[in-house]
Amino acid sequence: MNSQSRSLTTSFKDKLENCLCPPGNGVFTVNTAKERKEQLHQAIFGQATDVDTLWKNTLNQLPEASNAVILGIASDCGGGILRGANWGPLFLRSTLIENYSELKAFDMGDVRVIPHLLADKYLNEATIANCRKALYQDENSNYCISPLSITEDVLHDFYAEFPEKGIFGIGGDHSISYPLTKAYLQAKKKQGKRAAIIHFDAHTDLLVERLGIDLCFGSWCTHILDDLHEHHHLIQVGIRSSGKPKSHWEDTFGVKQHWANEVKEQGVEKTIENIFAQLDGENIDELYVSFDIDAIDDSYASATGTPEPDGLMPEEAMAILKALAAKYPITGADMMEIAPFTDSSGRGNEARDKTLSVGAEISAFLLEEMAKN
Ligand SMILES: [Mn+2]
Repeated sequence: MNSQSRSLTTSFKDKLENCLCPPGNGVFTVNTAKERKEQLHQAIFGQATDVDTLWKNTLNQLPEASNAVILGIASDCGGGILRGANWGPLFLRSTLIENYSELKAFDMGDVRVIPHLLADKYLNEATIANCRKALYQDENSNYCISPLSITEDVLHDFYAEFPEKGIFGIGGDHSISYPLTKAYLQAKKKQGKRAAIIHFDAHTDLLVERLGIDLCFGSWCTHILDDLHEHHHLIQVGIRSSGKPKSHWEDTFGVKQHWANEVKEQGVEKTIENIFAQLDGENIDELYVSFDIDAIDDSYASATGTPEPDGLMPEEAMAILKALAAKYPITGADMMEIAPFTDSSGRGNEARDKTLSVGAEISAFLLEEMAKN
């Protein structure tokens, strides 16, 4: 590597400074959760003042930093049953820092989120100009303004600049995995690599659209299929809440599924064997893991928009991840749908903390694996 490539290009640095903000600040507030934000900033920067400047300075370390790079996307505009996953990035980071202080990951910050927007393609010109004025003080700016669009645009540049690095996205609702995986898959194709996606979820997320909207938490998977080398390189684990049987999804979309009841009936070892059988002979170089926390049984993961019973136990999910990581490099991942204020179990803070600690355990493992690359 020559010395030139060790600093960020000016245009990329400008984009990061404009389109992102310090870790934990993705939910735009004046006073709400101020203490929580300050706590996180204290832990990351050693102080809670001048955070904007400190964060911008840390961005200069990105080229030399860990290959596991955290990006928070505090948007739940693509959700729609019970919202609140916009608080995932702030809360999950705090739990990660508390429980896994030795973690070697670089935190790039949060996407700046206008909570009423999803993707720029849904907007008219006047709205785009007005929001550009609000975010960038320039209505003629070229930067995107909606969370999904900003994420895709920033990551496109990120992978062009740092093909060896991987993004760990913290959501947010699951629509965010659309730009995360899209940018990732397109980058891998350019690098001549074949990547598969292992998607943990109670739901298939394979709608074509929902109420006329094609990019949302229930439909993001459908729209990344063509960026895979083969549709069966999307392997879904933990499915149990579906209006249609497994055969419908596999036959219609060409994906592979391992429903939660199959994992229970056959055991984790057999499930792992079956997943390996699906990956063998496909010349897969790398894996991306997209994790919807509702893949986990609601006794452990109730602080989420659509908690579901009869799901994977945390140790079952961990066993599958460990087996995969032992055989394939994990070069991209995300943790989605943790909604700290949205616990419907009636167990309050205890349930929230349990969800966060399971989410942090899985996230820490994935980040550690990504840092090895
Ligand atoms: Mn999902």
